[in-house]
Amino acid sequence: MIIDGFVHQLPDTDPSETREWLDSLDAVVDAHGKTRARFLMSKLLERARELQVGTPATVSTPYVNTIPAEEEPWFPGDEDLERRIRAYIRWNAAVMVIKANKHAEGIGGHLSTFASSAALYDVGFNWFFRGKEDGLAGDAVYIQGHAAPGIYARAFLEGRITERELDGFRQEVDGGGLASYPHPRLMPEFWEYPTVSMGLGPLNSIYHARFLRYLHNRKIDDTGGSRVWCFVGDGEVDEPETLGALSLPAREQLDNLIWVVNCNLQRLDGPVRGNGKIIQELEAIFRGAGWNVIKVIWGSKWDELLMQDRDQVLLNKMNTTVDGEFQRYAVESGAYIREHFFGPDPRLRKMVERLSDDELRTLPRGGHDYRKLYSAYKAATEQTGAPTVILAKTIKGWTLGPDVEGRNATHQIKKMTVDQLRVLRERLYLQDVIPEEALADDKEPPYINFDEGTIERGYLMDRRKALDGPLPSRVVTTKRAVAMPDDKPFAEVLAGSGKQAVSTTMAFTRLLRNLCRDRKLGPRVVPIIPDEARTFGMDALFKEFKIYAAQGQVYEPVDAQLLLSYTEAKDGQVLEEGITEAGSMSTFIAAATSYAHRGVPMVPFFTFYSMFGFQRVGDLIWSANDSRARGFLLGATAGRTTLLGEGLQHQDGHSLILASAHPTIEAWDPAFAYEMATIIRHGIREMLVDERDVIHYLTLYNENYVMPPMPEGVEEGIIRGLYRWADAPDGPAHRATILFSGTAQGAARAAQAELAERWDVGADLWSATSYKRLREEALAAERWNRLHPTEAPRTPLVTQLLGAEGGPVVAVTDFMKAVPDQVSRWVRQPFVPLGTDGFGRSDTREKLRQFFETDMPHVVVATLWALAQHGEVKAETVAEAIAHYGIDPERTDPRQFDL
Ligand SMILES: Cc1ncc(C[n+]2csc(CCOP(=O)(O)OP(=O)(O)O)c2C)c(N)n1
Ligand SMILES: [Mg+2]
Repeated sequence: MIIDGFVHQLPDTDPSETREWLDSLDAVVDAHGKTRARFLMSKLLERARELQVGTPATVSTPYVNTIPAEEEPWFPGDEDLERRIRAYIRWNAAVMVIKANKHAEGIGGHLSTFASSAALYDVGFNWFFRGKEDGLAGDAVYIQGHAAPGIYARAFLEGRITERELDGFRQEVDGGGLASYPHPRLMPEFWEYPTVSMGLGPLNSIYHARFLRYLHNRKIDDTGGSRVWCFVGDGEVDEPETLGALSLPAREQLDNLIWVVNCNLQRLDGPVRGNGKIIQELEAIFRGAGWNVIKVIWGSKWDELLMQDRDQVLLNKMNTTVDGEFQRYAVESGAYIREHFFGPDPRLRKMVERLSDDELRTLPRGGHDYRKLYSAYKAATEQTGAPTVILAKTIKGWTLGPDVEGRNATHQIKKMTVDQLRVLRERLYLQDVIPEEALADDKEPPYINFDEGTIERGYLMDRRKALDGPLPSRVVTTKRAVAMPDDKPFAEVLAGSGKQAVSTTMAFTRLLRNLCRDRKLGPRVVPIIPDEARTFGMDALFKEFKIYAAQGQVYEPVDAQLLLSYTEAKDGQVLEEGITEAGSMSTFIAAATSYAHRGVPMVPFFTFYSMFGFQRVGDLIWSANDSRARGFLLGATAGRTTLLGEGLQHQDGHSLILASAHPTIEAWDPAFAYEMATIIRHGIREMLVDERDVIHYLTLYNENYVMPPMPEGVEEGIIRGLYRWADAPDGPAHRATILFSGTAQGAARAAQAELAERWDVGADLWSATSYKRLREEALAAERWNRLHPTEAPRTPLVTQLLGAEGGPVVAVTDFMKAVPDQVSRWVRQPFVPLGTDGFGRSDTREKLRQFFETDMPHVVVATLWALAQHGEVKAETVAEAIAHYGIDPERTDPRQFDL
């Protein structure tokens, strides 16, 4: 038992008064029982809340609607007309899935997610979701991915999608089809927010709502009229991402955020909480986190029953019936419900004696009761100071008939027989528009639409017009453009570090500071850091640009007297997210798509601990690509050997490989500050001027060395991914080529000197800033050649650049060998990659580079060995070098482990 022990620790200033209250309670329990006592206690708590006494919040309430019937507002619309429109939407949503599966066997699609949530969406579309036509950007609506057919079906009635497009559901390749789920990358004028990787939409919606406040508080955009709505599946709440950030919107009082959880009690395989109650569980979680919770469990007909429930037996039955049973009631007859739900208690049985079996079977759930939903949405939009969640109880597959509704397999059903379609038609009262002869085995079920001039069409269109136009709709109109920054922010970094040894991370921090100071771009820069600013030397930004804090800073920081104190402000620019890469990535997405959802381009720089980027939040990065995000990801403390000491779970030698899988990410591995600055300037230009929906990912290292000034004429080479950094020295008899990237520049440069001095080899040095880019260019050339066999072949850039003259190629990196190997096929000479495959270790940089065989001696040996392959040097010379550097040829391969 949980004991409120605090009360025993406080002095009782009037023990006899306390005694009287307790005695009264005892008397009520004695005389009228516990039920009555509970009722009185609830009343007392309610009054205490009204008087703002400040009682501790309870986390759960009985299993009934939060809004009592008498407090429901007047409904301003025409419910019958809306039901009729919804019937059309329901029908077309089902038909498009059924037809797609007839035409393309196994193409998939979902009927029952939308069927359960049609009213949840409709009440929003008809009365709440604001479109964009007033120029203020409207609301952001995150739609459950599997409900997509219903959203297409509405757009069809609105004339935004054609019948042919509906027929092309899930058949995108030839063009003119519709994407399976919300994908802005594939339908950039329609879908706004990708949600189908479950859990990410809810998380994104939180940070989206928060980012709207950030824009507002920083006076960049007036977002006061916009809300973020997020539809969530009740199964989806099991994803840690869904509920993982609930406290933030409560803490920051985001009353612009409304979630609707579609509690159909089912997920893909079966019940969400067969042995429990998902709505009660969620209520406790959300209330505990500080959200406003509105439960919509029962339809209006239940109100009459509850009013008769003097002994609270109905309430007790509601409270104690588990979801598995409720799901059973959804598929059973009225007689079964009478017997099992109402039957065991004579008082309950009596309560429903005047209701027929059919009436019992169709006693609706709250999520299918339009007025209850309207009340809940209205209350949610009127809530101030906290986000709202609406927990709506529904039946999965609702209206699709007894073979589909509430069945465990319902999620997967995508076909319906003619008989089943007939049942659906009857359930939706559509006999007048779908004649019997239209439903036959050899016929395609028809789509239905309202004629021009009908009341229904007028109503449908008028509602959206009154709410500023259709949704979803992704229109990119730049309201407030932003110009390229001056040269000045870059100049300092391009000039090199003089005699000072610095890291690319330090140089980046300098550049970021300069960009924040830029007259034009400055305010639009969004620095995002998950509690690593000090690791990267970014704490310098705290004082100058301040940390965003919704409430400002209500305390004096411990370091207030220091130059670089921890300064929070309501209009702070830095988003210091705490230890949440997933949250930071969601902020990144909100900022990186602001050009689209607000028409206000922002330039986010999310700097993370390299290891906790792609591998930690890879799916969010994938969805950022889908969202058509524009921004920078910076993997600081990059490399498997550069980050000394930290070991296996910190040293990252593979993010560049993970990044290589992302089609719209440019992945860079700069060695010098000027390369980094050149890439960032190029990236900003792509985002702001060329309007490319691209993410640039750069590695940043923490090893200090003198950063050379940018040589003449290398800018183009940096951006194409490879350029000659230093010519081979004159004199030596043999030629070789060494490619380096990132901090491997050190070993490469040392090897160049050593090879010339001791081994009679002159090596060219090239900096490979992006193997991904080189590979993609080469693949494009190769493809062109494959498809144009009779024309003069194109030569991939990397082949052209490295030519045939420079001798064998050794490529050294602080990442896995697979990174340079991305281009090895297109290099004419022997190609030897040196990299850091395997798990990291804690040790010094020197030791680690010896261990992974990427230090100077190994570059030398690899170069000599590659020359020996061509007979240019003798095998004995290679052996001599191995001995000279004290390398043990029998040492264990760093990739080998005793498994
Ligand atoms: C991350 C992720 N894991 C698994 C899936 C596959 N999946 C699609 S729908 C679904 C069940 C959804 O249940 P629920 O959230 O309750 O939504 P409902 O359809 O019941 O409204 C699953 C497991 C997915 N889309 N995303
Ligand atoms: Mg569900």
